[in-house]
Amino acid sequence: KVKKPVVISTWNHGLPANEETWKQIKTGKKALDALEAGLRIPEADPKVRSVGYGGYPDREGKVTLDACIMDHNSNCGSVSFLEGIMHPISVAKRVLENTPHVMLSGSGALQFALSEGFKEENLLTPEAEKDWKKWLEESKYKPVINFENHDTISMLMVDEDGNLAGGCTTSGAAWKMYGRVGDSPIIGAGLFLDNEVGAAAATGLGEAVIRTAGSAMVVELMRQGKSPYEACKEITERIYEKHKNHRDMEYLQVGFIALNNKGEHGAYSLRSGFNYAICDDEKGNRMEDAKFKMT
Ligand code: SD4
Repeated sequence: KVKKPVVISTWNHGLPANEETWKQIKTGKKALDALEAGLRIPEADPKVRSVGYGGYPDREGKVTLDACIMDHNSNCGSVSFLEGIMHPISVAKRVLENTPHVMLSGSGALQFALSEGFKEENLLTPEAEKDWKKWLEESKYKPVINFENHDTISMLMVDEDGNLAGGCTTSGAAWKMYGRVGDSPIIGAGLFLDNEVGAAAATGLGEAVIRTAGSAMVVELMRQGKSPYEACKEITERIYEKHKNHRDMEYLQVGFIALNNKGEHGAYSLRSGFNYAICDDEKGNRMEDAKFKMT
């Protein structure tokens, strides 16, 4: 029998995020508050180039952010194409809590964030700006596989009672077109959960995850009796089949993490190099390498 709670997050930056979430759970915070607190850590870290502050901009030099959050009652909140706010996960949570909607985008999301008291600030760090200017010299869009081992952060958790929560936050694909939205703010693509079954989240090339309704499908396979690992593997293989002759294949990487309401978890990625952070009472907070289809 697996001991709950369990928190899992994508990539190396999942470790400090898990640590914060764990601390909050242990001091009695509600699941969604704990999850938000954990995801705010990489968002505020300028060294993490794929999330929040310090994230790489689009090809016009603008840092645009995507995030979403979902609770055990299937309430969700999401922001996409948001500029100038360091903590999109917190804005997504306010969408869940304080609006009749699921998703706010662009200038509307910014207007809402400001009305909720968030501060507008410049998220483009000098380091990210320097790399963008360098990219401009050739201006070739070719996403880097396992980008510096951190990409999107997606976090899933199950509390002691077996209730699930999940969230994602990212600055999206570096050098994307202005206005591009990835999978991470889309419920069913970058994140999905059904409290009767489990939760799943994605990382990697968002376009491929959207085309295949990735996270929703992983949850559906768990409903049919697959383990989290088996479900992640089957959907990753489906994505491969759909993309093996696609122009995206050359730089395609996708990875999934999944957690069921019993606390069992798993992960799988198309290419090697994906890992995830797991935190539970039994073994503490640690990294595990995901199995993969190809190198
Ligand atoms: C996205 N899954 O926006 C996210 C993260 C990323 O290359 O940067 N992918 O597609």
